[in-house]
Amino acid sequence: MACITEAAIGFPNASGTIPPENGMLPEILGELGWNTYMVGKWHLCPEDEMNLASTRRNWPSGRGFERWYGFLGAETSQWYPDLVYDNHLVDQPRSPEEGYHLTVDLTDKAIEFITDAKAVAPEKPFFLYYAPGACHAPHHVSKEWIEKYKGRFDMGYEAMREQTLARQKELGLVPKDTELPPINPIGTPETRTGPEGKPFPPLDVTRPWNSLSHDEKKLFCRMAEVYAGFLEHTDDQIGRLLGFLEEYGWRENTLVVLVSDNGASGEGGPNGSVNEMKFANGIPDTIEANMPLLDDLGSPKTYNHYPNGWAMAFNTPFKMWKRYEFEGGTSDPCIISWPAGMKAKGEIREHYHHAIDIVPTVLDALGVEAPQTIKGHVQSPFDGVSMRSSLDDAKAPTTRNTQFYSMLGSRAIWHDGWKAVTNHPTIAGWSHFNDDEWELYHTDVDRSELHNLASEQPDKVRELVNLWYAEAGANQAFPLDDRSALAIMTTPRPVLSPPRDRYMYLPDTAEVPEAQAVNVRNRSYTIGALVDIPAKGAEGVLFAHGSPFGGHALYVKDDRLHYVYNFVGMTEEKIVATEELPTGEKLILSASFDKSGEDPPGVATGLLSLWHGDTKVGEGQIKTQPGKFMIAGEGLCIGRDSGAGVTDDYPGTEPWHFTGGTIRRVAVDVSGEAYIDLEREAAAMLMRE
Ligand SMILES: [Ca+2]
Repeated sequence: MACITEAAIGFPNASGTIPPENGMLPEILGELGWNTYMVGKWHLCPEDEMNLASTRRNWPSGRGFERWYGFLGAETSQWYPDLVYDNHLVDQPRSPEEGYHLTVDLTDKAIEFITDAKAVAPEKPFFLYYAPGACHAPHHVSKEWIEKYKGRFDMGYEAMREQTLARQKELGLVPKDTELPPINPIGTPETRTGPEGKPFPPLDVTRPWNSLSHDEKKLFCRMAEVYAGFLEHTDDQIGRLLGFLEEYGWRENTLVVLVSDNGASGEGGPNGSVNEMKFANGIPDTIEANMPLLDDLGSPKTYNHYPNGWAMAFNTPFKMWKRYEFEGGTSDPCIISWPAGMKAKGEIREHYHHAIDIVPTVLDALGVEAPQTIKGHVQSPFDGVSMRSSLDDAKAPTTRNTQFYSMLGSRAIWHDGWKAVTNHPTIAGWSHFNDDEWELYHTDVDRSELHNLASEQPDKVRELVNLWYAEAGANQAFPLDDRSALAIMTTPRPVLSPPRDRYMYLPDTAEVPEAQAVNVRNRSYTIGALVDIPAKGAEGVLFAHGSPFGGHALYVKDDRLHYVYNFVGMTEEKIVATEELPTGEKLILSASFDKSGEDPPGVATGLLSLWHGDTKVGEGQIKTQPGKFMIAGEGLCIGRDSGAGVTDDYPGTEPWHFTGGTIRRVAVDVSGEAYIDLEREAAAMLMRE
């Protein structure tokens, strides 16, 4: 778990799997009589295990949770989530028009799980892991929440940072002399290049507020308003859950730990995004493309993320953001409440702790000894330490002395109030880690990592860097990996079944996740449906894969075969048959893409043809995406388009079932040469490192 599971590289440090010797809290507590529930984001099993043919040993149900409801991947749409209930995929209970929102659904389920057991055994304790998709992107919430923040960010992100810091000082959250770091603390493409002239990542830059155009300021402010509304909506749902416990008298003796898993995210790049799949496909967002969607931000029409300037402001007073080992990437608030077990209320603690300290703290609070073995697996020792002593005593000495960090090429080590951190840009492909510059900060007094003391205290730097290597070795941090997002995402990974030339899919089955579905990227392909159409009037989806943010679909409308390729949500390339649909048994309706070139590299261009049997009934030039249709969810389906539709051109209503005929099967043929080229390309990327 050196990185997210989708970026697994096969080495033991980054296999996408938490090994069984590292038992999880539900595995410990479940054996001792707690009911164990999980709702929301998992993202703790390898991508090849996020499907219905895979083992569930690394699903929540395989790791000690008796009941769970949520999603397996990194993120999901709040409007059309990729829902799993216990061990299988399920459709959402309502549509967004009917008031659906994932955070509400997850909270409903958490309450349902607790209530179901309390009805039988009211004295039995429970452990709930509540991990909403919020406030991870996409930032989705209904307009009434967004409107509450209208105009609240008009001052811009730099000015907001100053206001936030002033409030933090008033609250006593940071030392009074804390100052703000520069908005681009480790460089920009103009000021810095890497080894062999490699560019500084253009996405990891904050644009000064006063350099933005009027339209840009308007768009960026709206993105922040959407995020703020999304966050408050989450807070409201957490409040609903706690209120439920309160009402029935279960809140008093419930220990609640609230923590975020990283700093604010810089994945929106300098301009923010209305569709994050652009980032995954290496396509920058532009103000011209994004402005028309201003009023739709936060709705099902966008898959949005704010620009870096807000990530920086929301991380005040820290440098950088998620992915980085500066405090902006790693430092999060942790709020602990336990009315029956703690005297302290509304107090602040200055102790340095890490997320790994939460499990030992909970066990300590419960008076539970961690088991030596779980399901026969001898357990590894805990790296975390209990924070219990500091809960009621602000002056208790800290129980943590050292913590090392490593992520996507960025590295740091904290030790007794000092921190050494590299300024290596993440996923930049710079490599040459031995040449990294280490900066030195006395973070006990310099929380914003502003005063680099490396040149004044070279011995301290050496001590900490040596400690980093010792900790990194002990924690299996090697090999390091800082390759680009596109290189990581196009790397071949394990699949349950080896890639084939021909894939056969049947109707009315669960959607097939993209990682396990036929890969049509940068190659020729044919999609053929074998159907019976007894009479005129058949319509609906034959084949669909993706969402409004990228995907393709073969469908029937107005008695004609249609194919649409939605290129990263930017362009709908639609081909319509010139002839009416035939009727009869075992008809073959197909679309074939003949790749003729690439422009730019990775984006295949060529002719898409529609066929009734052997008769060509339409054609048009299209281009296809170099990267995935979706970061998570919205898999391949037959006879409908689950989740959100690839196009709004479908006839009928969600999920746009095929009606008026019977689909016997759909085959996708990818026997062309392009796939081999893609494999070679990915292998070459790996070999360069
Ligand atoms: Ca879909």
